[in-house]
Amino acid sequence: MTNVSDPIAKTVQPELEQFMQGLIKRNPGEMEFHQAVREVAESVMPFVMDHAKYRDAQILERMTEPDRIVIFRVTWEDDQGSIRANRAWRVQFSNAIGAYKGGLRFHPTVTLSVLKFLGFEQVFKNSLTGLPMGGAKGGSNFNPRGKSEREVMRFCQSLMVELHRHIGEDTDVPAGDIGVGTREIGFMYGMYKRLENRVAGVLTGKGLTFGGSLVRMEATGYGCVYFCENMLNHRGDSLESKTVAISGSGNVATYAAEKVVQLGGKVVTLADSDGFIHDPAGIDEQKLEFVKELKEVRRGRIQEYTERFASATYHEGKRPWGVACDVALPCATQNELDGDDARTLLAHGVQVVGEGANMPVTPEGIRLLLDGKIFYAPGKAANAGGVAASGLEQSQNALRLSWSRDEVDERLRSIMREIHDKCVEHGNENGFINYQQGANIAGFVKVADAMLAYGVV
Ligand code: NDP
Ligand code: 2IT
Repeated sequence: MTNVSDPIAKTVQPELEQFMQGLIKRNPGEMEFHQAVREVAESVMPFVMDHAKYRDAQILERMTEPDRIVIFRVTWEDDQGSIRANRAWRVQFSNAIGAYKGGLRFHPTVTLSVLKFLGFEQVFKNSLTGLPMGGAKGGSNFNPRGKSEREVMRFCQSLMVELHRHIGEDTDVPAGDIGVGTREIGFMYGMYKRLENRVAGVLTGKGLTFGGSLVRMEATGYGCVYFCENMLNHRGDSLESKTVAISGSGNVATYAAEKVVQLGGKVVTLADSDGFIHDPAGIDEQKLEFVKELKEVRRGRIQEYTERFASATYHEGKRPWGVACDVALPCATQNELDGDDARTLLAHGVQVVGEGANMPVTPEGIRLLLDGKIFYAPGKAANAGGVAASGLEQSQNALRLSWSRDEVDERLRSIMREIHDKCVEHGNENGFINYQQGANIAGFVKVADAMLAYGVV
């Protein structure tokens, strides 16, 4: 296998730069999208150059152009009676291997560039799951922070008044992401049913009483930890007794922490966008229950943890990567772990970095981790458990039945193991497993072959 620092890869460098220049010209100012495409193109370009069928079909150019993008206004009324207008998008990136599938994000930092990067990565991630799912992403620049439940409900309802025209169980199936959890999916699904007068699996992450799947809520965090455990098992090690630093305190972070604790590891940090808490005594299951209640029910700040547990300290405005750990799990947002953070982690002897979030490690950070020859698991492999469980929710909805917790969890485990094994197969560089390379190639081949089969469309 090759990467850009290999001699073979040097011969494709001009092709890569020419491709990137074209992409940047066609998508000006979309920095996150450029970053996500470059990350894949660096892995895949040598492979494309080696295979005339992909090169001649302009497969990379076609894969980086979304099928379509819907942009719309969401008007709603706040609790003071003021009229608010937000912008929302649905980026339907590729349905080459299945109906569009991917989350909705509500956050003030949401832009078209962010959603295009997420939609692009989703195509490869969904391919890796082995399930028949295409890739999409959507969301809005709506800021849920400080909004009342009624305001969130009115926003979700108004968004669905437009979105319902563009989704369907065989067309496009949205789910949650940052700022969108079971509560928001409930509000959106309620409005969908009212508008369409039909009950169908058009959204995943639904509540358990109306079509949701057991383990969907836990699946991204659990899956990420299963993936890290698989990597460690591959060299005869495990998470038992490992010290783990986690960023974020939302859906992915809390369930990653829960699974680490179940597997015998010690979680020492959690965070939110204001700062992080460090608890050297370890965040055990009882402390995690407090965090879940704090974040999911009361929607408070992580700083409150230190008022309850005296063993912890709060670090305002800082990220947790300065804390010595064996395993780091960035589970908050994109570009939250940069080159300096990677150097600090490596200096402290980090062995595993598993991306629970999408694109949390910057390009420089990735290069340093790979040069350091540690286990680096890219998000499109490590956090694929969430969308995989969404795919299982779709299957249960189509069958009109519900599988048990053990059944879904067992399927999730086996999907994560299969993704791990595909990365090993495609990312073996003389004994060192480059999981980034493995994930990109394995995800690419399935989508590319489907596109070739369809001819010029
Ligand atoms: P949540 O909204 O549940 O939690 C997000 C967490 O990250 C919160 O603690 C939030 O802090 C923090 N955060 C958000 N934005 C920033 C920021 N700009 N800087 C610092 N911290 C931030 O989202 P999820 O847990 O669902 O998503 C987390 C990540 O995982 C995202 O990258 C998402 O794309 C990815 N992901 C999610 C999946 C899912 O199934 N939900 C599946 C696969 C990946 P605060 O409360 O202060 O906003
Ligand atoms: O980034 C992701 O994979 C998600 N937010 C989950 C998408 C899904 O459809 O479950």
